[in-house]
Amino acid sequence: MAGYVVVGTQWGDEGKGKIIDVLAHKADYVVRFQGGNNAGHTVVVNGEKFILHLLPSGMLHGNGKCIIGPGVVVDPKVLLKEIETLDEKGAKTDHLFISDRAHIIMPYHIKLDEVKENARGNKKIGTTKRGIGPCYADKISRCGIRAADLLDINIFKEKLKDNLNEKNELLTKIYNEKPLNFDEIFNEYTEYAKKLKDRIIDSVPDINQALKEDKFVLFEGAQAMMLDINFGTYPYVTSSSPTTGGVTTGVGIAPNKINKRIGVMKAYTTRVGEGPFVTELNNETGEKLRAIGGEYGATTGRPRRCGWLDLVVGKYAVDINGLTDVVLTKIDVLSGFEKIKIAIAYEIDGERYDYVPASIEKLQRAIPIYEELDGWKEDITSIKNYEELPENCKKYIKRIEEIIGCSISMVSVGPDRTQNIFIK
Ligand code: 2SA
Ligand code: GDP
Ligand code: MG
Repeated sequence: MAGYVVVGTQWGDEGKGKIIDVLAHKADYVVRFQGGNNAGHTVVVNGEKFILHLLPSGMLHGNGKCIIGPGVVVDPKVLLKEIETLDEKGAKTDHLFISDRAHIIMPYHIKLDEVKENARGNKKIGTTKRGIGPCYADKISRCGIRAADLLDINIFKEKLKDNLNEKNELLTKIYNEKPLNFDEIFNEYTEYAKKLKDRIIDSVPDINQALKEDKFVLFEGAQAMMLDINFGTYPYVTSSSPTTGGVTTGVGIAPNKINKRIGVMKAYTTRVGEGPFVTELNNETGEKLRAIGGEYGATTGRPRRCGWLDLVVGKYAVDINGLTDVVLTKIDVLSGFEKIKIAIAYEIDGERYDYVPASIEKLQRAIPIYEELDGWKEDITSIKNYEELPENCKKYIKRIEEIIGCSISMVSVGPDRTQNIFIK
């Protein structure tokens, strides 16, 4: 079995939560390796919808251990609320643990995320305002507060003092905001520490030992490749590495331990937040995709921008992540579209591009070069066998495989755990 990773291949919201839930019933471990509660991962079980932000999407199976890994940024308030919600529903939560190396999101991170976004005006990134960027910035600046620090009140006090002095300077002098109060934050976070202390562990030896014993460890990506800090549409990205490379640094395991690298690809494209989006449809077709696909942010409720499938991005995702498999989701949403388009290349300033350029200014000028396929009308949401899919739907799947050079091993035809077609 060993290590499997599930990552997003586009701009997020491909349905990773659902796919992780499907795979998690056999998992010994489900581990988040980056991001924080900016994520919104939806799992539908027997018609009941759960949106998980920090909790790994394997939580609802209650079998394996669920770990919030070293590369994640943790807002303890949100985490405790999520645990409480599952407790109230009678779901198991004692299999959840947090790495002592994970960084803690503090109130000043959330405030700074908000004021920095507001100050950017029309250059805003469109963040989720959950404090993700400022928390990762502190981590890289080597002044962050980690989960381990919450376990020692004196260390926590000192680190909070140093940080708050600096952040209050910034908030008051640069952004004309009120300073944040030390005692309030200190008291609030010491309460969180009491509630979380038994869940804070050193996950590194635990996960490495599990991999040596050939246990099934599932690594859960949040956001997606085009939001990667290195390979996405910088600066319109998140502040972590949601690609398979992020697993090694975000968990503390070696690359040879990741045997299967599964990319989740939505049958069309969405993006929430600002930044270039070559196949975006600012028309009725885009609105139709949003309405049928229910494309609204699972964390913020923001309407997602919609467009056709972009396989320049698809090919890039296969390369960057070394994908062994692709899971194609939400293909049911395309039923009833007479024609379906796939972008196979871009034209930028009269030149053909088969790869995503680094320059977002170039990407903003890119015109998609499309291939057009015939659609299908049938409702496919209860189909379980590949052979039963309409011919044009199968042609669409095959054409995607040909263009990206990676096999599609599963097709998702609805939000429920059971709405899947496995392809041999
Ligand atoms: P941040 O908050 O600093 O990570 O924002 C930076 C960019 O990353 C995008 N981002 C996301 N994109 C898609 N889905 C995400 N999760 C939620 C969802 C989003 C929501 O599941 O729908 O509810 O709005 C997510 N998280 C971060 C973000 O839009 C910025 O473009
Ligand atoms: P994630 O962030 O990648 O986990 O995706 P989100 O949960 O943010 O968004 C995916 C949305 O599509 C959720 O509302 C899911 O319940 C839903 N979904 C997932 N797979 C399918 C599918 O195959 N078909 C349809 N119609 N909806 C799906
Ligand atoms: Mg999401």
